[in-house]
Amino acid sequence: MDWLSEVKEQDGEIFSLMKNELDRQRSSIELIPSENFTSSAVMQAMGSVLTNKYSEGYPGKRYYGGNEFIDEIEKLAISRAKSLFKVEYVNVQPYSGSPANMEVYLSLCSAGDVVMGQSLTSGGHLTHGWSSSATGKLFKSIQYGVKIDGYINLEEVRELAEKNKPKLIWVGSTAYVRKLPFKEFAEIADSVGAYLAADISHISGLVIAGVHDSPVNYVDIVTTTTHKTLRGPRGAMIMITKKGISKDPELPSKIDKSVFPGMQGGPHDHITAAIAIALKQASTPEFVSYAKQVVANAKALASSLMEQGIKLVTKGTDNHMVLADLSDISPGFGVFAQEALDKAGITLNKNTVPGERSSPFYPSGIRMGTPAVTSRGMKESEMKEIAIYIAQVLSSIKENKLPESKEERLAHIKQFREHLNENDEIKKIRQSVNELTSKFPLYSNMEL
Ligand code: DSN
Repeated sequence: MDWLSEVKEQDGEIFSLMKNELDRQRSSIELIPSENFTSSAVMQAMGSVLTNKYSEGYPGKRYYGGNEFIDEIEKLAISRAKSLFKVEYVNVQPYSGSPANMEVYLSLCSAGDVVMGQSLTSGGHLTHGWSSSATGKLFKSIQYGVKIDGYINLEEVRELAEKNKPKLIWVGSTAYVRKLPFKEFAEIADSVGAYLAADISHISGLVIAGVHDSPVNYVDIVTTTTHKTLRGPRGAMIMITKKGISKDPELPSKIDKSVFPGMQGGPHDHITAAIAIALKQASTPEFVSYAKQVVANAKALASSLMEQGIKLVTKGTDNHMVLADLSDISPGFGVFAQEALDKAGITLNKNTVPGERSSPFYPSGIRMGTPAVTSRGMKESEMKEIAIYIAQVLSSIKENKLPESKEERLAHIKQFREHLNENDEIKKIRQSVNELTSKFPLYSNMEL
């Protein structure tokens, strides 16, 4: 059967938008570090009859009948996660990373408790207590940051923890390019009696493959999404370590209760099956090679960008991600960079940088990652080529400056977008991007 044949027959509008999205993914260089190309097996599970079932509760303790096969699927996902991550307990039901993190708070904290996390503008996540997230509104959130050199400011973490005595500390980031110092965080958390949770959403695939240290010996709780370096479906897991269980033997039941019925209703059984499949794939030597290549590619991208004169936060990377600081071109330049690179077929996102001279809405940096391009089979030589394209695009728009006033900014960006359509350099690079991506077929099994 042709891929999407039923969608095509029944809903031409959605079909053509989905086809356009497939074409976009095929013909662009995907550098958003939280994205990946999952396998067709994972997608088959997601588009299956499992989406029809209700199964509130847990294996052997469901509210509805007919769950004998769903129970086995969920048990398989749990046992695979336990053995891959070497943890004592796993809940595979969180709908995604943000609910998973909220479920951790609800298990450990009451409204108004003090919590600590890395600030969004220093590379942390919204759900680690940022002011606009429910986690920053419900709890008294203390935020730590990075030093001007881009590394986590452990001195600040220690001082803030001693002064504020948080109940829960988060270690984990969405825009941090160096190894996360789990051991140092554990010393701080232990010294103030805080729970320590690692959010390894970005790096869980690297952790499994042994190319990033595991937090499991140091923290009480680990959360991860399943669709980033792990390359599974959009979903998440909450795990408890031996340390967490010995601190509080009730933690597993607290987490279970806060996932369901605390935060969620019926689990997404089609996603649970897809998570189980992704975990099986992640247990293979091929996946280990993939994760090693992700890091090798990120290092190659980093050094090639620096050769092109692009300044990088921390001057390199230890993981799958690279953060370029474009403040020297002009503060807020990340906005122009993202738009222009998108036009050239290179997808990434604007990002704040340490000591940001502009604002989170108009940041000065760009964040790039290699999980998706590595899934396509690209290696170091392609990273070099991509770095050259990025530098050429940036050079072709370097005269643009963000106006001071907000009204002028919107008008300027609109005008900038229009000018991009006439930028011959970008047109030329878009051609080269098309040629490069055509050498790395994506989802060639999907006929339309
Ligand atoms: N949106 C994810 C990222 O891009 O890092 C985090 O939730």
